[in-house]
Amino acid sequence: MNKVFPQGHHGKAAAGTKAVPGGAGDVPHSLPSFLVAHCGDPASWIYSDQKCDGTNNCGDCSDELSPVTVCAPCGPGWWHCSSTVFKYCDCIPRSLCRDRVQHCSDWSDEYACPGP
Ligand SMILES: [Ca+2]
Repeated sequence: MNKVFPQGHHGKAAAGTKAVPGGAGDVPHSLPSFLVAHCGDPASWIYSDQKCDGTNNCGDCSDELSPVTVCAPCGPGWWHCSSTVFKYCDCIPRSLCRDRVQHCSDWSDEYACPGP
């Protein structure tokens, strides 16, 4: 089950994601189309359940952010900010709040977020 590794603007591999390097644009035709979602880069794809799961699967956050993907606001376990962490996009887990490490570009995870 090889997946195209999304080539995001960051230009580096995101370790620990489910994506692995593969050929460009080879969405597996063996999969039903409803199981597959495209990233902002049409050459990259993810599984549909990776959309709006808070994790940057596409590499450019197009699976989490408009205009490519429309997601509901961050859920109760998440804090909304512009994340500085490659793994996350618009929401970070509240468990990262108040841990003395910056995860939001505006530091709101350390100063505004009430905590986990
Ligand atoms: Ca995702």
